[in-house]
Amino acid sequence: MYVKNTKEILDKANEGYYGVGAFNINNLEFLQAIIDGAVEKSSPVIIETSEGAMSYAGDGDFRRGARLFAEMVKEFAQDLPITVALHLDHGHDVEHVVAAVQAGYSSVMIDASAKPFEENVKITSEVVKIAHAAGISVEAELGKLVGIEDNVSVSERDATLVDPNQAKNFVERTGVDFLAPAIGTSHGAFKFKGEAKLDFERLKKVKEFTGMPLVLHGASTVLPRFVEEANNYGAKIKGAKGVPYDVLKEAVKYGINKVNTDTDLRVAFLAELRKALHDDASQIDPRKLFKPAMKAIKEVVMERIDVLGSAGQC
Ligand code: TD3
Ligand code: ZN
Repeated sequence: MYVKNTKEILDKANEGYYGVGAFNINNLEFLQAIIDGAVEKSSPVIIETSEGAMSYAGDGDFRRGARLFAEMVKEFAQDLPITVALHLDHGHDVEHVVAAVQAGYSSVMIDASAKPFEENVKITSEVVKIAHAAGISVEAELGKLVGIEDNVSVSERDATLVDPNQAKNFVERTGVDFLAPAIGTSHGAFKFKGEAKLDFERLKKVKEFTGMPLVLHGASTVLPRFVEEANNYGAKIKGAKGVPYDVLKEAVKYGINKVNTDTDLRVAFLAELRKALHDDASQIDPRKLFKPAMKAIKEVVMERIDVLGSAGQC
């Protein structure tokens, strides 16, 4: 079932103290594999597309891309026994938000976290008006997505990570539905130089002060087995490190309900694709080569559903 509003999924997760995976797609193959995994686990799932994904799918026209994604996701979701939402990830301007709203997305993110606080409040409030008028929900971000280094001072942390008091003020003034607090993660395959550490004290305070569904960006685990496999078949990925499963579990325990994952799917897909290209060098049907790569995505999705505790919550 396609949910009109992502709030249906995340309010339930907030009440039930579990996390729901939000997985990025750029194409049909990733969508099918993610949905396959979620169905097998009877788990709700959030599909998300970045602005770049919308332009990519629309061959340069992000509005067309948004419509294509919405049609594709709705078509796949309609007869399924699980709830599926479609979300705009890191929307940076009103144009992309409106494109997603008009296409029929279930929620949007407005990311004005790089702007001064008052500007973030202003643009987020504007997006909340537009999205709520259409009956869909809004995610916003506070703080900067950067890894915590051991030698970083408290004042430096204060300057980059979320300020819990500001979070309360932000939520009250904007009417936003979900909040992504920066607590020490970053996007991509190289999140930590040393130990994977997140600022859980900050997270606990944000949860206590807002009570709302919270979002963890940059949450990929960067599974060593897929990094190694990719490297064995010609990739050159060195020093990759993500958020381990036990750290993710802790994040969920302290109030994270939406767990954004892109890098893990990319790495798994490409590792298996490299292997398939090597092992089946006479193959000229791309679909046959994509199959094992899609299976790897499905495997990643199912593992994460178990870690986040959303299995059976469809
Ligand atoms: O918003 N996203 C997905 C897009 C990031 C670019 O890969 C996330 O927060 C997930 O980040 P990641 O890199 O940990 O999968
Ligand atoms: Zn993100």
